[in-house]
Amino acid sequence: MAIYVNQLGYITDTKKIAVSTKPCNFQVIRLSDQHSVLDGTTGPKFRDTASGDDVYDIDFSDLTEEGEYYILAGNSSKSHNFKISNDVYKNLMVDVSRCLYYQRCGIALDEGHAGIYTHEACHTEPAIMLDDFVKNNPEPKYFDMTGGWHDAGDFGRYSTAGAVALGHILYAFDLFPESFGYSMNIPESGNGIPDILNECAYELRWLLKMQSKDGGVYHKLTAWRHAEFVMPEDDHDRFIIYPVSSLATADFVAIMALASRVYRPFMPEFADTMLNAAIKSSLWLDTHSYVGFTNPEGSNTGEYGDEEDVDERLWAAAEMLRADKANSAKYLKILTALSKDVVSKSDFGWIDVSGFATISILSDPDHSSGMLESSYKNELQKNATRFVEMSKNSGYHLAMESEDFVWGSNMVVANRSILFAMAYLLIEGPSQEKFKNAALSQLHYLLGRNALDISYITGEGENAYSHPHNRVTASDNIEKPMPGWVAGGPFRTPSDAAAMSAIPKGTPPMKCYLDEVGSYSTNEITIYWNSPVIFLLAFINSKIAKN
Ligand code: 9MR
Ligand code: ZN
Repeated sequence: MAIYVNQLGYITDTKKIAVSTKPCNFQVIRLSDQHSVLDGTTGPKFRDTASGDDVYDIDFSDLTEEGEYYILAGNSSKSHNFKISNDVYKNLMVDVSRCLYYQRCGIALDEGHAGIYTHEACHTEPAIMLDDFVKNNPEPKYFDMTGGWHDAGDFGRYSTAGAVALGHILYAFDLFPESFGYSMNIPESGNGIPDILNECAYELRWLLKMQSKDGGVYHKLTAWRHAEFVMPEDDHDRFIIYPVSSLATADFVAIMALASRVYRPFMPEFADTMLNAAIKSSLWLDTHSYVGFTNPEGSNTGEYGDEEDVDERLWAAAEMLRADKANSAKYLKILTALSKDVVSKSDFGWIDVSGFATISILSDPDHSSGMLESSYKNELQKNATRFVEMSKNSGYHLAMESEDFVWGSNMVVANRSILFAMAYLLIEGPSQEKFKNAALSQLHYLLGRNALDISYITGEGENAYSHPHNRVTASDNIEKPMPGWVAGGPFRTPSDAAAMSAIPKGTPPMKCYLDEVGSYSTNEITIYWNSPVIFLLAFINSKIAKN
């Protein structure tokens, strides 16, 4: 039998549940003196569809004394050690944030900041336009496109992915600034600006370079093919500027408008630059309809294709309404029209960003969207309630169905927790407690309370995964990956050779995961899988962990 816990632990004054694969009597043992501090019996049998497991709750919520513990069941089975403390996720927040620093492109990572994970400056050569590349123009124009964060285990930099990662983080900062007092030990630390904003400024400055002269925003900056598994400074493939898309342009408008508001008290000139950039690209949107993106034949770097831009435009309009007050009537008109379109208004991924519009509208102190607000609030309540119901059908208290185990399923988990956090903040009444518990439950899953007993965050918990698909980790000759990386996670139809050969057909979705470097479809890392976890932790550390 096995007992699955959040391997980091639980906040003192919250619901604490471990999951057992067998019915049993259990004891919670205090590590310091090996005394049993609480005992009990598992709850009723529960059939969990996504994992195919029969599972039983171990509820030890009554234990509220800070300390280190493990659970002992039936006299022999032990869980991993875990903590009960209000600070239990404080260091996790620093680690998860610092991973963004390790993704910085174009500068050297020095020992003072990167510790053992140093490397030389990478990708400092100028880039060329796609057209010049494919036509093999002997005298191409060169552009300085250096900077930004490597997207993931590859070295590409993609506008929509970057905007979404920034979205999770900047909304978190806007809503829970008190959670960001920590130092990240990055080159800018100590300059009087919260480190998370210092770090995000590195990405924002690069994103500004992706704006073309007429305001359209280039979809991505990558080589023609993914690099070999080498350190970034050893990759000298030419970087190519791919064409403009309306997807990238609308996301750019939204994130620049949001950032201009968030950075204004700290970096007013930078805020002006971003607002002007947002206005320019917003005018481009007015005169262009949908422009998608597909990879040219032969190029295999990330695509981030998306067949509609309604949600991106919705997010842009919501943020411009708050940022460019002089033209609010125009944005309100766009926002009202787009709000009628069928978009979820509850997702925060790179395909569907419409949930960001919901956050923007519902957290606006000026209530600029007027009458629209109540419909967005109803929608939030409806969706958050639906996901709470979904989690009741899961033995792991997870707001996921079998179909939700897509490539990067851990982002789906984290994004649903954002919805729960927003519902907790905005929907008063008896359901508040449910939203709070549901948000926490998603974190418990990510940190080990799952059918594989794995913590999906490197270095966090006794059985954390440790072989991420990441070119740096695979080629730096350092045994352990840097702590704080969130894995993509189980994918019901894995599509890489490593996972396809290791995972038998018919394996339940929650178990379709492989902790190997080769498994890019289950075990890669990305900036936008860490960023929603930053949001979740900011929420928990601000609203749930009492200090
Ligand atoms: O996260 C993306 C996932 O949702 C898609 O299913 C997958 C295939 O298109 O691509 C993922 O994004 C990858 C990107 O294209 C390139 N950098 C690494 C990303 C994570 O795997
Ligand atoms: Zn680089």
